[in-house]
Amino acid sequence: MELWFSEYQTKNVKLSFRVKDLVYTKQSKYQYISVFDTEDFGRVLMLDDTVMLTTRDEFMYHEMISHVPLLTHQNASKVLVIGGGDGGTVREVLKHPVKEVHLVEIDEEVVETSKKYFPTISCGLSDERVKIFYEDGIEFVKNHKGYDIVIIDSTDPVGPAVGLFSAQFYKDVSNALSEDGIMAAQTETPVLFPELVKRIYDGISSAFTFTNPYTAVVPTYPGAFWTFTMGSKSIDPLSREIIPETNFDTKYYNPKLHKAYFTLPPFLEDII
Ligand code: AG3
Repeated sequence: MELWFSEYQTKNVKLSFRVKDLVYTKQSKYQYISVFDTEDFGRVLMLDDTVMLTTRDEFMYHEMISHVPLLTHQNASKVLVIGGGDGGTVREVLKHPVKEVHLVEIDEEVVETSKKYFPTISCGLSDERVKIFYEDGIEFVKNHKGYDIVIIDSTDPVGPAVGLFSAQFYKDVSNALSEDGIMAAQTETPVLFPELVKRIYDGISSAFTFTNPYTAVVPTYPGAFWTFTMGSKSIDPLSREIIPETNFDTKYYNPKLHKAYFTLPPFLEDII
């Protein structure tokens, strides 16, 4: 007997994994959590039948959402991660000499699931620099300030995450940042959802002085080609000298390409 898990990326396209072992499922207060092992992509975490990560390709996403803003800033000490309860982004942030990392995840069950079933991803969550808040990020940013970096590692803009893509939210994030603060957000795929990517871009650029999208290949996300967008209050990312830290181990992010990441393929330039 074969068991398959699928994500409907659109009404007409789905990505399916044959399940080697079903590891865990749970309906939390917010979403349906599933964990299963596959032959080709390792262990997979899905929320509401949407791929959050696979152990095979998660580094592509987590490294890019973290190192691009942190190395652009060059001097971050206080970092806020919104969403990202699996801990992959926090793990990458901790490779930098930061003093404090706040993780705001609405669903405690996601953190617990990751701690139990994804040790290589959740490993940073027990670091003494990390503090976890089980709250709604939309409210949290309204009353917590002084971050050098805010990273928005959200699900897609459906359900409770819709507000994490609004222009008002990006303004609140900007206010939660210090004077030279930088935000990086996951901003979906231009391959399948160009209008969405454009709308998100416009929201971010209404809240920041500098708005710089960049991209990465993420094979298990819709379109396999993903965007992130950096919003910066006063640092111009393109006029920055990028000095990588020592002991800095990455598999996708390459400091030699740092500035080139902001050079977009023409089809994406046409969209935004
Ligand atoms: N954040 C989810 C990115 C969106 C994926 N979308 C999709 N599969 N339709 C990733 C969480 C990992 N920390």
